[in-house]
Amino acid sequence: MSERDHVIVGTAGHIDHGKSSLVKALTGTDPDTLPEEKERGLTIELGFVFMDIPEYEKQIVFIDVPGHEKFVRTMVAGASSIDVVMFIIAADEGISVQTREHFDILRLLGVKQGIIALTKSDLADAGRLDRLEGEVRAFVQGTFLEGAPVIPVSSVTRTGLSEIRAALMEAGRRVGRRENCGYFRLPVDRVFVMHGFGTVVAGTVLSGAVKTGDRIEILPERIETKVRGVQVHKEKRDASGLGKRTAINLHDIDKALLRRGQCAVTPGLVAPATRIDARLHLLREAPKELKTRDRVRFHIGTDEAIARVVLLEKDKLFPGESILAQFVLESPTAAFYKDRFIIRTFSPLNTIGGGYVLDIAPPRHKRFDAAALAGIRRFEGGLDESVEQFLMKTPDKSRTAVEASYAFWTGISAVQEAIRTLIEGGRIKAIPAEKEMRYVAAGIWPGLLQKMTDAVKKYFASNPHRAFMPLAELQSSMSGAADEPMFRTAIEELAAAGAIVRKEGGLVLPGFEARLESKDQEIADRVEAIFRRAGFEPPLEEDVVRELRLPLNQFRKVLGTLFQQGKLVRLDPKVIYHRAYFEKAKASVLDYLQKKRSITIAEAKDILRVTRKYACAVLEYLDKTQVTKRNGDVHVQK
Ligand SMILES: Nc1nc2c(ncn2[C@@H]2O[C@H](COP(=O)(O)OP(=O)(O)OP(=O)(O)O)[C@@H](O)[C@H]2O)c(=O)[nH]1
Ligand SMILES: [Mg+2]
Repeated sequence: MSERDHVIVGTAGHIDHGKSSLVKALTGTDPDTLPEEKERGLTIELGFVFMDIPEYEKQIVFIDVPGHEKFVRTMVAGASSIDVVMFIIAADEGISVQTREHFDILRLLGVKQGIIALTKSDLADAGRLDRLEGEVRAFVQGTFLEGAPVIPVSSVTRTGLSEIRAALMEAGRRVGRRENCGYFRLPVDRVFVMHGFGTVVAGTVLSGAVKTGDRIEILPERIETKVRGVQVHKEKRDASGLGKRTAINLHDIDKALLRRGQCAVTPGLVAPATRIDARLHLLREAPKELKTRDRVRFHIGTDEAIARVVLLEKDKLFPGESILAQFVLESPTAAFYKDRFIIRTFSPLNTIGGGYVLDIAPPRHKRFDAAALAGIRRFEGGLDESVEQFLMKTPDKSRTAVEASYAFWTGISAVQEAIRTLIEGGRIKAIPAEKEMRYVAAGIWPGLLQKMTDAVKKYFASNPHRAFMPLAELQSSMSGAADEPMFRTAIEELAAAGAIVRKEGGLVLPGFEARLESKDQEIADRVEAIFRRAGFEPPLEEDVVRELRLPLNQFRKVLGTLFQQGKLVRLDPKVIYHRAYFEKAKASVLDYLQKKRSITIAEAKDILRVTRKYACAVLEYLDKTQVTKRNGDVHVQK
């Protein structure tokens, strides 16, 4: 049966206007279940009631909210995920304080469908009902409720109930499908322990799906746990999905760790937010202006946090105005891109504005900073622009399509589409990496290449005797301006463009030759000459040092340069050959191998006319450099 889509219908309206009574009259079930609610005759907690209409293709679920001014936070949590509002105005009292406040909240939350019930119609005559209908129509003019049915109803006499039912069904049909990125998300609006079922969190599935055995994460605390069971409409299910009121039984978790306001999500995809960049609108009806650094209550999803609002474009925000702002939260919360939020003041407790989330992980901004503002504005644009800005935000890091899809809580295929457009437009750049393609903003690239070229030039300017710059040295001199894949791609591009030349072990500038200071160069020439003269039986290092009467560090420096330049070759710790003689030795060995297929140390000794020490060193070095390989006592060509 209940594989039907849910239509979540929220009540809203002033205290005592008959919200709960109407839900009860429609469904036969009282949404108020707490003894205290029954006793005081008012709603304190959210009430959840399913309405079964066999002939209807959807399943209506009511979320009944309290009207009391002290419980507006509960109302906001309840209203945060509704599809349709059943907006309640008592015929005898008419539009009242929380009628207005709840209506502001519904508009700020972006609710799109609704019906208007003029309750307690038994207490008003036809003239009064007519006048009220006119007032109500004027009240909702220009809003999502303009044109909504206005239906007089009485929970006492039951007149109008069937019209309400029909109107709800009709509104439910007009509800569009929620956007679905595929990742699971359920803002928790209830926590309870169910006999024989364990600890349960419940809410509306805003995206993705959940099934028994899934791992989920509870934000903002980042508690990871497992789904033991799923219930929809009080029935045990294997799974539940998009738009459904769902209860999830969690494995091995203390109820004390759970609360309304948390969010159950697929693990590891998003971090809780402590700063949020947003578009903020101050209601025209707000009693006074909002100043930067003011403390407000920030309601998002089913959660509430205290936040300071940093107005980024002005010092004061006046009623009716909108602005880019950063909320600095006093406790972390689960926030998602484009989520709606509400702000309220402390005393008096007033709903004064709201808006939508643009960045859940922004840096601290300087106020009035044009570049920062332009960046945030890009998040208000389409997905293309947002993805571009996502990459621009971290110029020193390449990001993947998957990361962008988490950041915008948007399906991967839409992100990939945006990426294609951006690549075609030359606005972003693909960086090949091992596992998957990565991306950077195109704008940062020329600067990075320049920075790298400059670093190489600077290196050789201060180290002219070095034959090459090791890659690791270049990478560390970039001081984090590029991650590994960016660095590798940049090197390849610079080499392809001829700006640098790759060399074993590092890179050089084109046409570059290691230079030693003339004093060192003179010594280098003498060292080289000694090894050249010595031929196949060169001296030990210490003999050369002694012969030239050199300080050891100076000798080491020139020797290092001679190795880097390739003029000398170290065969083993004790044997250094001049390049020319090493090449001759290698040619002789290869020549011998041509004829005899293999060579022993004794044979090498003979052809090179050297002692065993040198023959060994030559053959082992040829093995090490993969020219030959050892096969028992003989060496053969590789
Ligand atoms: N005469 C009459 N009284 C009604 C009707 N509906 C509700 N009432 C009465 O109005 C009072 C408030 O009704 P509730 O349904 O609790 O009002 P509510 O809007 O849920 O109140 P809160 O949840 O506290 O905001 C109760 O005493 C009801 O008996 C109606 O259609 N006619
Ligand atoms: Mg009630």
